Amino acid sequence: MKTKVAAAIAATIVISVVFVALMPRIPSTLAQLSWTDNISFYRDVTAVYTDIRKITSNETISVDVRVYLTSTENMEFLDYYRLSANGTDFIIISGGEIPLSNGTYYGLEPSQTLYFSIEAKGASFVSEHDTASVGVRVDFWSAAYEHDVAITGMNLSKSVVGQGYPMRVNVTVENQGNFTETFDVTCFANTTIIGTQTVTDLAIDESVTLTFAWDTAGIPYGNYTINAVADTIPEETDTADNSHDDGTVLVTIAGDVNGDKTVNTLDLSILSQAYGSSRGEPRYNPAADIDENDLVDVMDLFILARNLGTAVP
Ligand SMILES: [Ca+2]
Ligand SMILES: [Ca+2]
Ligand SMILES: [Ca+2]
Repeated sequence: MKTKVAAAIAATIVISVVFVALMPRIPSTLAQLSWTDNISFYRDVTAVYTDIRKITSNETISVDVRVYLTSTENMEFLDYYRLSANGTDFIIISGGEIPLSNGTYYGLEPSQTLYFSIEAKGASFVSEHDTASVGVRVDFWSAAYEHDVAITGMNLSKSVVGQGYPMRVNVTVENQGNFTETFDVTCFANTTIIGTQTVTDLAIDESVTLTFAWDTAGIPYGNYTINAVADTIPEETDTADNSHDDGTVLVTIAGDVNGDKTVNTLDLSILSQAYGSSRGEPRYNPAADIDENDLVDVMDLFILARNLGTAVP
């Protein structure tokens, strides 16, 4: 498993053959593998270890492998350190500097095995049997896999809302990628945040509808564009569908059912036509359901009557 090229080297390497079974659909996260190489060395002697790690792909399509150095513990003892896979250098550290040349190995084919090797050399001031500990993280990334969440629909409970009363915004989000996702969705009225909700563990191809309640108490009269934004997932490239606008809402005096910024008998007439109806019924008018309890009833009439004859200044 381990081949020593240099003689008289005492080396302890955490040796394990790593077999990574890349499933056709990665269930929850990017496939990831970490290990630590503990290297003992003599000064000014180079050691090369080969085949200490193997990564075999049983994916049906090619997979990219990305390698990162994640720890540099005791690196001051090393003159240089090199991690290679099938002859491709991923990480080289030399001269006491730590320039991380994180690398990508493109296109690990099905059934192909990637062999990692380490070449290390002790610094001149090193004590014999000193040990360097190097952490390596390997990520597998296939072009066929992507993170992609999208806002696929929005629905406003009304387009005219009386100041001081609530309205609801339904936002439908879909996981269009290949990974289970957890992310935040924020709903805005212009640039004011209506609310933020976290979608947890949304499965592949699944949708969920979130309901945001907008309390318009203290919101100035005027038109507001309602939009929603789903946070961009790390590595997500299709970000255009992560935000969605859905029309405008007029915040007006409570009782101004038709949105002409005055409360008068015209509003009273419109409310009367919807009086007694509940949401879903043909006569139901969401603007007339001023208090947003899904009924047009005496409470809404009371609110309108209280403001009858007033206008937006
Ligand atoms: Ca997206
Ligand atoms: Ca009106
Ligand atoms: Ca009502």
